[in-house]
Amino acid sequence: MARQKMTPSEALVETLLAEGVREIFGIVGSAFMDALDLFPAAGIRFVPVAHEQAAAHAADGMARVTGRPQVCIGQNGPGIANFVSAMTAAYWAHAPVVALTPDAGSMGIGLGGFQELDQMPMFEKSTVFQVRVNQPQRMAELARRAFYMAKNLNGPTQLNIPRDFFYGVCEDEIYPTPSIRRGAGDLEDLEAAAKLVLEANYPVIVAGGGVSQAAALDEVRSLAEYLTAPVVNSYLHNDTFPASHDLACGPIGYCGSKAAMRTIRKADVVIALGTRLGPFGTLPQYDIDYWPENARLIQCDTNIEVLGLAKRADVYSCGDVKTFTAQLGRRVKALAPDRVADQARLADVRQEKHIWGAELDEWSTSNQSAPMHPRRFHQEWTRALPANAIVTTDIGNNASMINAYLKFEGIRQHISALSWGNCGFAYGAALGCKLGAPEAPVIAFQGDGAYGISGVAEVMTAVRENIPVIAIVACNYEWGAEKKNQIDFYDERYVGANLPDNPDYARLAEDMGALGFRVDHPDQVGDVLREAIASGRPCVINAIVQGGKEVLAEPFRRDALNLPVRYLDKYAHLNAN
Ligand SMILES: Cc1ncc(C[n+]2csc(CCOP(=O)(O)OP(=O)(O)O)c2C)c(N)n1
Ligand SMILES: [Mg+2]
Repeated sequence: MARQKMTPSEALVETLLAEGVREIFGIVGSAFMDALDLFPAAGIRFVPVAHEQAAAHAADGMARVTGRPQVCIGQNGPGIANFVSAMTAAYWAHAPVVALTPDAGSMGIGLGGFQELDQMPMFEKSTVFQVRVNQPQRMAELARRAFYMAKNLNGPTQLNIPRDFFYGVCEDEIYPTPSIRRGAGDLEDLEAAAKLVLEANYPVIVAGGGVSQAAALDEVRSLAEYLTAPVVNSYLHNDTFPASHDLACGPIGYCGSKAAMRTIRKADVVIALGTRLGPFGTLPQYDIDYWPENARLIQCDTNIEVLGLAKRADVYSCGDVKTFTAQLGRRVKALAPDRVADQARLADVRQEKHIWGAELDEWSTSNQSAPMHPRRFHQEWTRALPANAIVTTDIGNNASMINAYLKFEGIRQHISALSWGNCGFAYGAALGCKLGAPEAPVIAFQGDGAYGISGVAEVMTAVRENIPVIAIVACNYEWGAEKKNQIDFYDERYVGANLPDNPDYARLAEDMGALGFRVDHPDQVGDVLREAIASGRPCVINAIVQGGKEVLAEPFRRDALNLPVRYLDKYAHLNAN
């Protein structure tokens, strides 16, 4: 579009269109009425939610399944403050969310007026770029910048707009911003990586979230096959290598695959692709201290700030994971053209998977008492997932347990709260995933506690907006993950950990206009999930599962908790004995 006269609202909306934005999540507010009024005529669907946190989670979920920047907007002050937690989740997920944050009027800023709060500091640590529109004439230019940075720095950005700056006149041209190609990184690094890989006796690939984001599955598969290198998924990224592949070992990290952890422990060279190897993804689990400290490490990531962040590597490459992996594969083949599949290693992987599979099976089927054993439930519902399902996962004991069961063949299917670890992620994210991938069944998995934080209210959104996501609520009548800490460290003194009065979430869902299912026997689980998916409607599956100390998985942060020590007499009885 050539340079022309527009209002700032028009300039903003046209820029959104140029960036491919067709949905915007938020709650209506006077601060952006003038732009909002244009959305329908522009072909932009405004998706009103129940709480702004879900708007930012939805934009995040949609960005993660489409690979394109997505947008949330809200009322200045309290509306925008509700974005903070979700923006931080998106930040650690490297998800391009553009938060439009209308602000108090430019002539009132600083006077402590209605709904006034400096909106920049609260996003300072959870955005890759923030800017204030300081002149209405600059609306298109600065909006473009917010998109450019979100796409190319892989993270959330903030465009802060004093509410009076939607009005007035500006002159600009409208055009989409480029996505800058990173290439394979430096050629010397590539060469060094190829040499290191060929010296390895037991190379193992860690496929991180970057493999999914860069759509690098084919390249990783072909490198793995040529090297006969087992592949482990990084923590909470079960969608970065096809689970059915002979070399797939499953995820490392909390409640993950013992086969993966036992396999990476054997590595003498680790090829880390698109992962920062964060501490929570490499901590010992199941008493397996699996990170191979003595292995040599190659780390490739498009985000320079994650290189060397948590682990010292021997070769770093700042490049596009897809191109790097393709080039590395080519180089390895050129240097060692006659390599054949290593049958012994294939057998080794098969054996590890067999042992772990049998152990997990036993955990999942040995206890048949009612209510359902959570592991049995997880085995059943994950088995019933269609191949193209997208699962958003929350934080909690059950949400972690499922890490061992969730298997995917393709990318952008496992959308999790990751290292922000906020309860209340899954449902909002699922709303965005469903709009981003309407043909895929989208399941939001969470515990009953987390569901109360956000899910319950957002069922209203799903019904009103006809977004057929399926919530699975693992209802154990407790904040299980935290209860587990009170079991292991505080002698089963439960403070704030029980949820004895949960309503029947299935009936509640029906009252809200969704379909509700109550499941308490493992034999029903698969059929109910299939029925929910076939209904094409928003559904809530309230799954009554066993809780308490017999079934809860190991605590996540055993590393960070101590047994209680009390000096004051009045608390002496609370000492650990
Ligand atoms: C917003 C937020 N509040 C609190 C916590 C601490 N926390 C971590 S797990 C958890 C319990 C989750 O309970 P529930 O959703 O019922 O799942 P369960 O552990 O019972 O499977 C809590 C409270 C958190 N991670 N995020
Ligand atoms: Mg619970």
